[in-house]
Amino acid sequence: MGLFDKIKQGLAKTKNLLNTDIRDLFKSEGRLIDDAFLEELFEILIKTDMGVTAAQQEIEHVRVEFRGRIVEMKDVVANLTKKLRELVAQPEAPIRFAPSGPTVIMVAGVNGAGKTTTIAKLTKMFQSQGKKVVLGAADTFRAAAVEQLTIWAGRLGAEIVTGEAKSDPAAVAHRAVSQAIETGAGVCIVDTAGRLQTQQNLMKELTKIHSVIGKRVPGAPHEVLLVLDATTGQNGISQARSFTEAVQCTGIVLAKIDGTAKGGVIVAIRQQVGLPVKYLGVGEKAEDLTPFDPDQFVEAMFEDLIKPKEGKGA
Ligand SMILES: Nc1nc2c(ncn2[C@@H]2O[C@H](COP(=O)(O)OP(=O)(O)OP(=O)(O)O)[C@@H](O)[C@H]2O)c(=O)[nH]1
Ligand SMILES: [Mg+2]
Repeated sequence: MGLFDKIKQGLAKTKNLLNTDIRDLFKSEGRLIDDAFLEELFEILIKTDMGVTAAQQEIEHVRVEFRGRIVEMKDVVANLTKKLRELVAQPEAPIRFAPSGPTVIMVAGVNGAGKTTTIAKLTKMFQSQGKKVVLGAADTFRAAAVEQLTIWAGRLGAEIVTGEAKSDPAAVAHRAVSQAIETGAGVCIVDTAGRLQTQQNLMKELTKIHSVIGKRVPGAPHEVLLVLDATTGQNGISQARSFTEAVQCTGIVLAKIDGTAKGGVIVAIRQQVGLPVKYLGVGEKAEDLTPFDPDQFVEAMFEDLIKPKEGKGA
């Protein structure tokens, strides 16, 4: 499956709702762009969870160009997609690899966001690039968490470093990085326990893991990926602020985008969080990860309206 197919797979629910609703706004001869139309369009956009600010900017863009005229759907869609591209644009954000020695990636987020699964997906991706991966199971809080990562490691053929139950997660992270250095691994990925951004002691623990890694390898961790659960919509925005304060996140992985019709949350995140969206999680399997590409995202969101299905007309 190609990358664009994966983005489409992830956004299918959002696209189906959005495209059906927008199509319903138009008759074959077009529609008068008046306040009533703009209000209806606003309501539809808001349903995707893109946020009020972004939806207002989209509507404004349509108003300025078309107000008072009868316009065909394809022209409105072209206008919407143009603005949306601007709203989600971001500089390219590839993984920042270490100039030498292992690249250390720390993964953080609230409980159940999709961290461990994302690590499995990243492992598969790095392995496909010919890199050896060492995993650090620094979620020592739950025995099942270590077991889950161990199963993934076995399945993917990655090395894993674990610790005693309830032992210091920073110590496990330290040993994982050391093992990556000793065995010449290209990448070391450190899993952490889920925590709420309001749990001060646990946020401090995260800061400690970060600093222990940095003492072992100057400049590490090279990436701190914050995993957000797309199905919880805009909650992710406050999580991003708190986690970034504790561990200077370098990018976001938006997991479970396939499980929601609120894929527009990517727009809200891009608008309100000063971090690039690096990857989207589009399913539960190890291959269900795709780099986030803003243009492909916009195209996937409006796919049915840009390329109408046979027989349905434009
Ligand atoms: N549909 C879908 N499910 C996902 C995705 N990513 C993770 N999941 C599922 O979400 C659930 C939680 O995923 P985990 O990876 O265990 O989440 P976690 O953040 O490590 O959880 P804790 O360690 O308990 O904090 C699992 O059932 C995963 O299979 C995704 O991109 N799409
Ligand atoms: Mg986990």
